[in-house]
Amino acid sequence: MKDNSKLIGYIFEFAWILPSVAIPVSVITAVILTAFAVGIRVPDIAGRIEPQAIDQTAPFNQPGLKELAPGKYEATYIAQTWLFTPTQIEIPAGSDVTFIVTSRDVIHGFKIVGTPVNMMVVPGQISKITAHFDRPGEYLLVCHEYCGVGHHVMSAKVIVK
Ligand SMILES: [Cu+2]
Repeated sequence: MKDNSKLIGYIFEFAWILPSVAIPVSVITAVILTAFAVGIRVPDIAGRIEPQAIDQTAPFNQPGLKELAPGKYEATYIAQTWLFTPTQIEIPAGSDVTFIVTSRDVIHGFKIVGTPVNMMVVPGQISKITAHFDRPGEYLLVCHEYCGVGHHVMSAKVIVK
């Protein structure tokens, strides 16, 4: 009888080596694809601001919705414990909206449920993200960074008509 134990050993060894190489390679490939081919970006810092001077600094001295061109909007928000200003905006379906957000006090979150809009709002920084709204409806804007006892009531609405 031939002794196959050495061959079986190699097969088992290979069965472990293969996934330990394939898993990291596929994760790195997925990260590279999403960053460069699909264009998914983590929202970065769009600027800095003095938190005490928000009310005197444009565009935060006039928070709200501005129409830049037909179907192109800019929405300026101030996040503070425990509300967003403005509390509601209305846009027509098919619009592109750039959200420009800063915080007056502590770190907040800025997430519009059912859309890719998901940012952190850090005092002293300006966060910016653009999203396209095709589907009419009421979108809930929530804070998703715990910011104190009223965190769970910190929300606003984006209405797409
Ligand atoms: Cu919060």
